[in-house]
Amino acid sequence: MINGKKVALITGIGGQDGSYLAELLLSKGYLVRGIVRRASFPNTKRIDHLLAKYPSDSPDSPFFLRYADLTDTSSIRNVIEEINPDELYNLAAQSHVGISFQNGESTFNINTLGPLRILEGLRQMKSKCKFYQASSSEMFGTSSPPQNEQTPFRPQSPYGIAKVAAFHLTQLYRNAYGLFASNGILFNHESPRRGLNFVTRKITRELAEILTGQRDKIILGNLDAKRDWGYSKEYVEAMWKILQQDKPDDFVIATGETHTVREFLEECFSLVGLNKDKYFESSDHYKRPAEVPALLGDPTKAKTILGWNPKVKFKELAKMMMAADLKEKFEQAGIVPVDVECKNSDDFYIAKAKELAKLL
Ligand code: NAP
Ligand code: F7E
Repeated sequence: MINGKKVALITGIGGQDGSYLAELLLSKGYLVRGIVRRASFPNTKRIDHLLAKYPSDSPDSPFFLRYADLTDTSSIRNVIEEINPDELYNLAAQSHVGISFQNGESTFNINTLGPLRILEGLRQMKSKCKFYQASSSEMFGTSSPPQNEQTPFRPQSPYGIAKVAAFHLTQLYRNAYGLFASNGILFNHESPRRGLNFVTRKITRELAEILTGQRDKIILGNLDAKRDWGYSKEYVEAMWKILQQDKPDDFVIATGETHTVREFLEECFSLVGLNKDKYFESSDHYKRPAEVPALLGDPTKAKTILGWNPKVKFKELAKMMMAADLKEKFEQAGIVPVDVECKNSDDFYIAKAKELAKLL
């Protein structure tokens, strides 16, 4: 605590979830600190607005960043010692399942040894800090839906296996050493800030590029996989709620609805009024050596204990993401002026897309 304010440390603050969580905690009066790793090109695009708003990194500043890397034990330890957080959210990860088949070793180093380094640091420092681990529905793998906290883990990727190990380490440090260490088992969650090579964002961004004449086709892998897709901004609220409980515990966070990748693709094409068959191709290049066929979360425990209820479901999510990519691409192409306030609504960009689709 500093001047009566809680201090939160977020790893992966430059990622999709990290950026929304930073905004949420700042709105609740927290002092927010984040770690970013060194990159050869800026990796803070999602939090540049916060860096601009809070330029100072004095000890009582609302927001600042430190360089550290989850693969570098002393960098992590130094930051935890300097910041002395009340809550630590471990969101940093190599988060792409497909790429984990190519980069298995670094995925384990970041996704398993990373949280172990943090947990061991907290234990050695005898810290009272509450720890949140970003666990994943990918851990359920081939277990049949619906999946809840009792469902066995049958992971199907180096990513999933690394997350299972980190999940158990989090439980171990809770049970063996009394750390306040909790897992959020989050199902897929998306937003306009989603990384460009996850399937939902790939579809919305590339479809916007087709409409602006920058692309001919969208090339995808397995369309039959089913996912339970929610909205990242709502899911970070669940993370915060998990650390506000009296005792550490593990929670499934999901919408309780599932859809295929094909349905997401069709929903986006239908929103902008284009025929998908003309603009879509399938390629084995994007198929994985092993697949998680169907995810459908049962968030009953989170609803009951945390009072967490997701509002944004499949159609609203697809529309929000589609409109955000249309806005960006239309502005870049000069099709609409930048930030026309009175026209700045999802419906405006979807209607404009429909006009352009008629000309293709
Ligand atoms: P994301 O956008 O890929 O963000 C991951 C963040 O981790 C990035 O800021 C990345 O930095 C950082 N990072 C990667 N390796 C690092 C390292 N060695 N040291 C320090 N930072 C490192 O992921 P997300 O969607 O926000 O997901 C957040 C967390 O939730 C991840 O742990 C993910 O595995 C987990 N999760 C996500 C979902 C989902 O559907 N989004 C579902 C379940 C669980 P760079 O920008 O420098 O790469
Ligand atoms: O794939 C299929 C792909 O990469 C979803 C991460 O946030 O959620 C995410 O992992 C589905 C898979 O997400 C393409 O095979 C088809 O079946 O968007 P994704 P994911 O693998 O479910 C979990 C919960 C996490 O924890 C992860 O961090 O879509 N798919 N064609 C494709 N996927 C991609 N990326 N690209 C394609 O072209």
